[in-house]
Amino acid sequence: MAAALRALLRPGAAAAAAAARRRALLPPPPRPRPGARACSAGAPFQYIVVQKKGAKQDVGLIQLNRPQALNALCDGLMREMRQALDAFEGDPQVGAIVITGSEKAFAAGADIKEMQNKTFQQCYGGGFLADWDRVSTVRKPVIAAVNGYALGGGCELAMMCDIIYAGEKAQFGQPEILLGTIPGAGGTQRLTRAVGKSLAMEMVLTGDRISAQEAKEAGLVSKIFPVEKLLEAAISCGEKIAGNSKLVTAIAKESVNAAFETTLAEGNRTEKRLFYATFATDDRREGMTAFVEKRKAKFTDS
Ligand code: CO8
Repeated sequence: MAAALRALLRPGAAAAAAAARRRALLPPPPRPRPGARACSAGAPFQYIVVQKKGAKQDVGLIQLNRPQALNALCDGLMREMRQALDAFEGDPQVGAIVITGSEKAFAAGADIKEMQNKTFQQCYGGGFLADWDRVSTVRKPVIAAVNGYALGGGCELAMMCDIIYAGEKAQFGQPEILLGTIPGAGGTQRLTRAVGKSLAMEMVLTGDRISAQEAKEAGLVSKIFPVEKLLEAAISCGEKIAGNSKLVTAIAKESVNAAFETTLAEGNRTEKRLFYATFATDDRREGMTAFVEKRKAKFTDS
């Protein structure tokens, strides 16, 4: 396990983690916000299980582990998620990240019991659920492996990821309307971009869920697998991604994401600049040279 990750799990490894981050090609993770609780030394995470997977240990796995609440996304869980993402982002060995839950639930939403008595002042003034933003700012590719319920914030968490793989019994929904509220972590925005206005409106306004098959037909998920094969498939996709240049992969992710944030003309300009930028990398030269020499490219992430 890389130093950055070990630092979260045992004392005295902070210096090694900093060194590992310096060695990493991607920029270091953001500094912890003041007041943010670090994971206690030696103690594992409380709400998630964090491992490295794949033959080369190059896929970071974050498994939500709050089964009694169907992986409801309480503040503590999302804080741990941010810490784990920071660690994987700073770990040069890791080239892709998989987020998954249990067979019954990817996540049944934000924690309703935690939200029940919140006031507007506490939400707005306290930056309620601010840790969620980290999922969509990670530069390494993130794959959601969704079995069971992905509801409310759970569906939003999946949609913050770059690729969604679903188990054949997965169910996606934005049922916030039934609780007298609306999605708050991108549900009205990402769902609409993914499945179009009519289906997004129907889901958000009725709270009805869609099946894995419907989600695939609508373009929300890219592939469906038998329940027990899902995680293996997601890790295997992560390994495939991690086997490419990590530097160029981050550039490719940035370019695809531009499609959601700008006009077509501006997006194409961004893509062209990033494409040219790959010509400043060793990996672009190596990739093309390897093709010409009929051998497998040896990327150095530089
Ligand atoms: N929050 C807290 N606890 C939950 C949640 C949740 N979202 N979902 C389930 N649980 C708990 C239940 O309360 C129950 O606990 P207990 O045993 O103590 O009573 C346990 O998990 C098991 O749940 P059920 O008994 O209800 O299990 P069922 O199999 O009967 O039903 C369902 C499963 C259909 C998933 C059902 O639990 C359900 O409808 N859950 C709520 C789904 C929902 O409404 N999600 C949206 C929440 S709101 C939201 O996500 C807003 C996101 C805003 C993000 C903003 C970021 C800035």
